[in-house]
Amino acid sequence: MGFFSKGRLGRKLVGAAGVTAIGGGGFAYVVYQRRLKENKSCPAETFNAAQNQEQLQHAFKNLLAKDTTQRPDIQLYRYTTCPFCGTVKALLDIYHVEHNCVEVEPMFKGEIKAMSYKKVPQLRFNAKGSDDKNGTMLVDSDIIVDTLAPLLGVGDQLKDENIKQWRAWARNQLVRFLVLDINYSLVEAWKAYNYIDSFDTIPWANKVFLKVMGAPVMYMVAQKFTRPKLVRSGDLKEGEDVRVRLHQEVTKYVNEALVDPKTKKSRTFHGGVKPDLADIDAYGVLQSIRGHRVYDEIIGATQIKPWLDAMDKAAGRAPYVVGNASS
Ligand SMILES: N[C@@H](CCC(=O)N[C@@H](CS)C(=O)NCC(=O)O)C(=O)O
Repeated sequence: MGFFSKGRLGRKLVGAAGVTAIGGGGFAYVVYQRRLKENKSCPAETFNAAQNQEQLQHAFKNLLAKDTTQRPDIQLYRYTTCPFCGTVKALLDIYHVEHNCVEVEPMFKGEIKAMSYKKVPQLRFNAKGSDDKNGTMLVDSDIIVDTLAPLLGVGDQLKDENIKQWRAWARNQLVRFLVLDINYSLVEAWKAYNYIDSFDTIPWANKVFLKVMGAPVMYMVAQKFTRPKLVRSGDLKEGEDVRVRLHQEVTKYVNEALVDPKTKKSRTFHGGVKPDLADIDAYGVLQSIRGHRVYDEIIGATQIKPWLDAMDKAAGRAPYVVGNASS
């Protein structure tokens, strides 16, 4: 018999712990619902339409201007661990579009406080050298990729059915399996917030608050919303191991997307010798967990590493070293 089952004090402590857990869970649920409502209050399309379109078109026109002084200053507001932000970052990196990243603190989101749109990614375009806060914005990763792709010369890929299918896979199934694996248990959900410790811009009190509040919320979201979604879509059967299923999904990319359908030979990228938007979305989503246990386990359990290395190279990054979170 354990310590807590002994005597009155033990029973009281167990009772108190139970009430705290239920209360904590309830609180997390209320916080989550409030946040959902706030996040829905301004749709991306409405926010984008309210921007200064003339300024935005000017920035687009000069995105890759030969005279680099004419190019806009670009800032990507993101969470490092947001898979949708990862797709935008990957697109900018692969096409060598210069930009800075602004890490948004995920609890209070102070960096985007002034914005009526409450999610990340958000892309800000400033005239070169002008004040940070005066730029025009473009938000939502789908919209950002759809808008920038034609400017980068790959607009035709937006209509390619096979590319569309893999992009949808990356943004739905792959994202959901990653969320479930990262938030496998309450302890794992807590550990997923360790990345925040490396950002000096975020006060320590926020870091603590984030772990205490954010981890239970993310665990609850994963179990109550993400898991049932995967079960409903038939991607996860009751009782199946989430980790095994995640690795199977990644293997599906290796065996199907990275094989030429005509010659049946494996190819470096889905796009052939160059990454296409399918590669960019899949890679971008996976970068949200770079350095995490889940990333290393995917590399250990599948044949994805050569593609990851090739994508790193195309994105201008050094190849990832397993077990070295900072690589
Ligand atoms: N459809 C949006 C989804 C973006 C999204 O859901 N971002 C999450 C982070 S992964 C977010 O900002 N959630 C709001 C929050 O953290 O309050 C996109 O593709 O950009």
